[in-house]
Amino acid sequence: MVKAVAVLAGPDVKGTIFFSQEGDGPTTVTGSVSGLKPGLHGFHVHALGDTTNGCMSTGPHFNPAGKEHGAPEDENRHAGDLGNVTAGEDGVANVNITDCQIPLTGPDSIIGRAVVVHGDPDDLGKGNAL
Ligand SMILES: [Cu+2]
Ligand SMILES: [Zn+2]
Repeated sequence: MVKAVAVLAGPDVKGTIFFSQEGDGPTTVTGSVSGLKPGLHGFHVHALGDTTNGCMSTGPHFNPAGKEHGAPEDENRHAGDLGNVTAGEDGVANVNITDCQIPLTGPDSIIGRAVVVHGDPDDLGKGNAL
C-alpha cells in the first residue's frame, strides 16, 4: 500500500486530501476541503508541484498520455481530470474518489504534483476548459 497526502492551504480554502493505492490497483482519494462557496468546484491534479504562484505555477492538468480535457469517466481525458467536488452550504466538500489514472508509483506517478481546487465548476470538456 502506497500513501500520499496533499495539504491545501489557500487564503480562505483549506483542506487535506489523502491518496492510497494497493499495487497496480486504483487510487483512492479521500478527505475534505473547507472555505469553498457552495456548489461545484473543479478538482484536478496539475502537472507541477510548484504552488508559489497559486494555480498559475502548477502548470496544466497532468496529462502524460497527451489526451484532451474530459470527465473522470471519459476515455479521452487528462489523467489529472478528477471532475468536480461539491461544497455544501457550510462550504465543505467531502472528497471520495476512486480513479485508475492517478498512480502513486511508476513513470506516471502523481507524487510531487499539485492538487488544485478551483473556484468555478469544471465543465468536464463540454465547453470552456479550466
Ligand atoms: Cu485545475
Ligand atoms: Zn483537464
